[in-house]
Amino acid sequence: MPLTQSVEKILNYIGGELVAPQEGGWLDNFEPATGAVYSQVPDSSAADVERAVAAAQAAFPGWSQLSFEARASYLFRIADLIDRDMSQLVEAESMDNGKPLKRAAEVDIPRSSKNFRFYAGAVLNARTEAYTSPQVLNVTLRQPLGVVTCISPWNLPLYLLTWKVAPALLMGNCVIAKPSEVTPLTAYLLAQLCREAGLPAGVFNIVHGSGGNTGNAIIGHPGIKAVSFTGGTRTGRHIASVVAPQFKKLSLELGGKNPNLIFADCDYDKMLATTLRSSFANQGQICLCGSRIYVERGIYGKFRDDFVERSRRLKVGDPRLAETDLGAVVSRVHQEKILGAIERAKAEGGKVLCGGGPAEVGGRCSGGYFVQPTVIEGLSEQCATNQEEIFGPVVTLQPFDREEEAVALANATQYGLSSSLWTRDLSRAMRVAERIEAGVVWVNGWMVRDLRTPFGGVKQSGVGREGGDDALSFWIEKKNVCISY
Ligand code: TXE
Repeated sequence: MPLTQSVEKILNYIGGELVAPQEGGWLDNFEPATGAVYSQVPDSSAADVERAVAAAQAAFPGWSQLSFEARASYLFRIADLIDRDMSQLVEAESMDNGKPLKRAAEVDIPRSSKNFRFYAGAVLNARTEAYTSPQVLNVTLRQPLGVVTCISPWNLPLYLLTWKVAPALLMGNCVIAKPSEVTPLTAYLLAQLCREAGLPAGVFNIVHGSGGNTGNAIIGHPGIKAVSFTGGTRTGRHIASVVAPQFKKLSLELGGKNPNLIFADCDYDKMLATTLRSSFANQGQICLCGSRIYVERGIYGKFRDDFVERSRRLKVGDPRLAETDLGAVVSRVHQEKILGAIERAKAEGGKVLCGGGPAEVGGRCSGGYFVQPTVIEGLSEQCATNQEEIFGPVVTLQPFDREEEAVALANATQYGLSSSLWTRDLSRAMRVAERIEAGVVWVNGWMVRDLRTPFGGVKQSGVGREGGDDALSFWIEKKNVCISY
């Protein structure tokens, strides 16, 4: 039976059980491709959060005293179960988020099991530091924090949830996760896989609900020792204002307005194909998408014509269809935000070269939330369109003449998450990469990911780093023990 018919009420996962919200708050859960309500999700209250924290606190002693090998064995098992149920999870993610099935199959769900395997493998080789001097031994203990929370967004639901939860669990913590209320389904399916894997009750809890209700109850709870958040900058600022005075550890992966710098000496065909992906993948709903495209003037006209022609050929359609390149954006509210940003760009003097409005997709998707891939030129770098995150299939083009100018344009926003840079001149690549204000710089590529690398942003794109040792170190406290003998 298609998933749309089989899930009516999504449940919380607390103390190893799948449970309804205690005070009966429910939110409608929409299918973006059709605009129809297909299930309901808990809008959990402080009482639900309290119950989850108590379950996690009860589980913490046993879980934190297990060996890395024992904890890793649970996560390897969960990864195997994700792979076993791949097609169901792919269908669920596509239905819940609106992304094409093929993208969920190629990226989201495989990366979710990889997240568990990568970190499980990493901790098996985890090291600590020790220093010796005459009659003195210094050794660093890496101790778990206790009960922690992982708060994740709707753009890559299972991918970003597991990216946070895996290292937190492996380092011995017990987790209260709050997925986005807009895309709760794969988290609900993951809860069922954790039960099947025999994960001890209370080690991992999922409390669904809105940010203002459930989210605030979580971040304000004194029993929560650390917060890892991915989402919008505005929400991140609020969370920081609540969490910092409680002296909890905090990791913030926020928004981006990423530049894509294209020099005339680049590998043109590879750049063009990759720039289409970095502009419109996941309907432009990836914090790493390159939404500001700056092109050296000598190839600007050719690039603009080729890029617009290729953008026009992208198929916006039913996420279930193999030929679909762009599915639905995640919600009606978000669709209206994106369309409003396009109208604002026109008012700011932008020239729409292709797209520029909603996409009409007939049949079962006639009520869905679709936006045409949109390319705009003729704007200044200080206008709102080039300063504010749109988080949809909308990019702007602008020529530049000199390297200095390209770097200044790249750095001309309050964000600093990632950047792409296209040139065959590696001296220039390193000069520019050193000066771009970002946490990640891709040279001659995009979304080339090695999970061992530090991942995160600067300025209003966040605080802290995820990935590799950075993630493992975030989820522990280091204690130096100095032994004189
Ligand atoms: O994010 P929110 P949304 C950007 C993008 C998007 C904007 C808002 O520009 O338009 O953020 O998107 C939870 N206490 N990105 O609405 O509000 C919320 O329930 C605790 C970039 O999704 O930040 C959800 O689980 N939690 C981003 C999560 O925070 C709270 C990806 C994200 O919600 C909360 C997605 C609160 N007070 C959007 N308020 C990226 N960097 O990839 C909300 N939440």
